[in-house]
Amino acid sequence: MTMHAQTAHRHALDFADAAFAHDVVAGLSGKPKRLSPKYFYDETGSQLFEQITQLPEYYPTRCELSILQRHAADIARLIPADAAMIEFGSGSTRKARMLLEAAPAITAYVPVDISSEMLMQEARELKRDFPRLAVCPVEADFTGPFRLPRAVASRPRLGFFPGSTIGNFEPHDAAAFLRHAASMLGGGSTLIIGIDLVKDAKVLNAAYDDAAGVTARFNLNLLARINRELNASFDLESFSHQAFYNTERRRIEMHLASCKRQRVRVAGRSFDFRAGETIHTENSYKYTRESFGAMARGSGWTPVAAWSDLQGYFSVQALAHQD
Ligand code: AVJ
Repeated sequence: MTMHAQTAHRHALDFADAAFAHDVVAGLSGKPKRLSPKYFYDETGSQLFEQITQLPEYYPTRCELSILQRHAADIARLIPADAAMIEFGSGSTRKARMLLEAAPAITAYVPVDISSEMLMQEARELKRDFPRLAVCPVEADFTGPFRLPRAVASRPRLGFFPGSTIGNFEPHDAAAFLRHAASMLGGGSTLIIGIDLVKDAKVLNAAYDDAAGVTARFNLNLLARINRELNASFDLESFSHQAFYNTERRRIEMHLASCKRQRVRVAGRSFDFRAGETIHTENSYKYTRESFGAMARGSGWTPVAAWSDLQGYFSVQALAHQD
């Protein structure tokens, strides 16, 4: 492609597309090749993830919901009167609703998400269902700094980060996120966070490589999205889903493995694959109470309470931040 054609093509893309194209080209140029899991969630990907949460093998969502159900009143006891709950990367408000129902002390709710459509839709429904609650959505990337709405200024703050989303961060970035949350929420705040626990590798492997093949479709959808949005030529039949627990690093790794030697075109460039070469698409870190507690303490937080499901698969933790 000439410089000219490339420039013209660039102009046709909007900002988000350009960032996506840049990240994909950079990731596929790396050794090993990798792609960010944040790109899984286009419309199809979000639907597939919803299906994953209902699979018999995928325990995290069920476990976290059961913990919130059973211990909502215990969590509510930690929440000061007239508090503002700030949710990092809200998506669906299903889990927030469980806290809101149990804790009338929460009088303001601030969901922070980059996808404004879902954010605004959910905010409207929450206002309808909790008429006395101030709902103040913020459209932002929750991993960076964002401006908190005025309603929050005078209220004590409660952060909410469920779903073990923190498991997608490299340990260094997870610690950085906790420090960021501490500085956003300020002294005296509490953070309620969901983390997935280290457990039998068989249970972990099954959760990320389900018998119905939904996780495989979720993983492969990333290539379909790249084909569609970045004019790429991935043959989905010649890549296969891999997921396994890496015991030393305490993480599930997901990869897409090339079944043969091949060349793929993406956004005007070519990428060569060896037979068996993989694209690393996701890490999902698992913690013990101790390993998470140590990280939290090193990042400005003190663990004050932790709740688990009966099998001990998942943990919801309350952390406190002093000035
Ligand atoms: C949304 C990051 C919590 O790591 O379990 C599920 C994503 N990937 N199955 C997880 C996911 C494959 C999920 N998180």
